[in-house]
Formats: sequence, C-alpha cells, structure tokens
Amino acid sequence: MSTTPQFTLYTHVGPNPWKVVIILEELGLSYCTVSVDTSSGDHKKPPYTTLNPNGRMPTLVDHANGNFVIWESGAIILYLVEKYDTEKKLSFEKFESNAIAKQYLMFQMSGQGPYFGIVFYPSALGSAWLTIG
Ligand SMILES: N[C@@H](CCC(=O)N[C@@H](CS)C(=O)NCC(=O)O)C(=O)O
Repeated sequence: MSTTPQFTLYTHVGPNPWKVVIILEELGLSYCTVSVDTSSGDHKKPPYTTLNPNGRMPTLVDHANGNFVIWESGAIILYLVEKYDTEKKLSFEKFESNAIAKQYLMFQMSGQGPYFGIVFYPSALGSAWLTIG
C-alpha cells in the first residue's frame, strides 16, 4: 500500500488555505503541504506561477488525477466535494440543498473573504483601506 499522499497543497499562513485543509480533513483525504515563502516573493514567480498564474495560495495538485492543478480556494472546495465526497459528508442528494451550500460558499468568497484579506494584507490596499475600513 502506497503511503504517498494523494494531494499536494501549497499553503501560506493566511486564511484561505485553511478552508481547503478543513475540506481535506473532513473527507479523510491524504495530503502534504508545501509552505510558500511570501516574504521572498516566491509566490509571484516561477515555478510557483506555472501552477498558479495568480500567484496566491492555496493551490492544490491531485496526483491521483494526472497531477491535476486547481487554484482559488472556492474552486478547490467545489472540486474536492464534487469529485470526492462520495459519502455525502459535505454535500447533499437534493439539487436545491447543494445550491444553498454553494450560496454560502459564494457569500464567503465574495463577501466575507475579501475583508479577511484586508485584515491580513492592509498595506496592499494603500489609501483604499481608509475608504473600505
Ligand atoms: N481568492 C483567493 C485569495 C487567495 C489569497 O489571497 N491568498 C493569500 C493567502 S491566504 C495569498 O496568497 N497572499 C499572498 C499575496 O496575495 O501576495 C482564494 O480564495 O484562493
């Protein structure tokens, strides 16, 4: 039996990779993590940007699916749930129930998530922080 993890998750101390970790744990999927050093700017240049041209974490590589690469935490969550939640731990049989689960995911991504980002990276906003904050 192979002990090689199925997934590699490229991470950072910020909040978005943790969302993917929660899904991987809840689904009982095996993974290893690679911490990307943002202080040296490694995430904004190759080889990392060959995986994720947006230069942000998380990025997930699924070694059991031809090293399929996916980035953006919401897209990763949908990929994992739709492909690997065979026991319906985090999804539902009913179409409308899945639609409501996606509603909350989209709310988190477009509503709550950006504000968490501002808290972690206020300097990236410059004077815009004063308007939003
Ligand atoms: N919308 C993206 C946001 C990703 C994001 O901003 N990740 C942070 C870490 S939590 C990051 O990579 N920050 C470094 C940077 O933006 O330079 C997602 O949900 O994956």
